[in-house]
Amino acid sequence: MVRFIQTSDWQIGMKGGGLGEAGPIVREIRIESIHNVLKFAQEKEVDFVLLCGDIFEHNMTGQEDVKKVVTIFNKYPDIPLYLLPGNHDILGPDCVYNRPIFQRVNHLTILRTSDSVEVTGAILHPCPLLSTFTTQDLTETIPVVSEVDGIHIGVAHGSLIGKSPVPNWEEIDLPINPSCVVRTGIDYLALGHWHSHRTFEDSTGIARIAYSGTHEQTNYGEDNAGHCLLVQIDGKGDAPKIVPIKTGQLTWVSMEFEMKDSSSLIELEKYFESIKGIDMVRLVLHGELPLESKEELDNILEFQTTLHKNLRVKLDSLNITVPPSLEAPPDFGDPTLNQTEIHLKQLLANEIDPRKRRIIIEALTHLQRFGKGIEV
Ligand SMILES: [Mn+2]
Repeated sequence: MVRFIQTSDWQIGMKGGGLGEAGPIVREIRIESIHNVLKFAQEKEVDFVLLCGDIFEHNMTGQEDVKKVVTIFNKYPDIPLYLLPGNHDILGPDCVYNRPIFQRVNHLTILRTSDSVEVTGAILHPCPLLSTFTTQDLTETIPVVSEVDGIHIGVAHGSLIGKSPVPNWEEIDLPINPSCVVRTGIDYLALGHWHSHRTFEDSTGIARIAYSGTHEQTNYGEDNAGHCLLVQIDGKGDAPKIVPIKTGQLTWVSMEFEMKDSSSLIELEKYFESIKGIDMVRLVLHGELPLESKEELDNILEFQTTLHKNLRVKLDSLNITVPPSLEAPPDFGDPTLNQTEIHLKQLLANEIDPRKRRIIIEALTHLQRFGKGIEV
């Protein structure tokens, strides 16, 4: 029997670009969450941990980040670690794992060649990636093992051909042929590269191929991310038992919201109430909102930024409507302000470029605040 943890795509050193002020928080949490993987491995007394690539964001990752990861490795000295580099931390002269610090981590083995490696309970068949432009099936170096004793585990980093959620992407990106399991007779193929946890069943309904996905979600748009896998195979040919274990700490939500009129703001507040515990929020607003409600929308969104680690709001497809009765503007008690508002509203009524409309709307919002005596 063999029991191990499968993990991948830690992407340590990731900038978290596009996450704004949350970038540094996300970077730190990615490092912290490694503990969730290795602590679980220790508790379950697994035979080893299999790291399936992209542990670092790139081979030039800062030494401070490298030291943080090695520090964590050293807290779990009894767990053998087998690490196959991916495309981000690709093998070669500049490979991050060539740095001297890794040579002294006794319980860490970097899988650099396709030579099989005997480990506690199983035989590993690594499929090292040597070029990010490879078009050949990465698993073709795995030998036929159907007649060879022991539990055989393939380890690779790439895209399972024909199974990608992104159409046509799998044709070009580090191809892995799912039929390699049948061809070679391996018991299990452990994969990295995709950030979502996925398992793939063969024609008999047994899942022998799985991505753990990243241990901590990296961005909006990833589903089923933030896990490692506990994999148990009782004997050669037996169906692997694959259990996803939650390791991610951050919660993410990506949501589209349709605005109809000013009453939609009440709905929006209700929606925010329902997601108040979520760390990372991306919201796309569609539909229409009258100009006089824009300020209230801004207030709601500003307050929400204080409740979440990250709030990204896309307003590009929200149409701010101007009331047709331009002839009766609110009286600011100042003819210049009144004239300016009429002028801006006329500009807006004639403008179709969404970017320019947004600028005019911003100007109008500021004007209205100023006119009402609110400091801007
Ligand atoms: Mn990758």
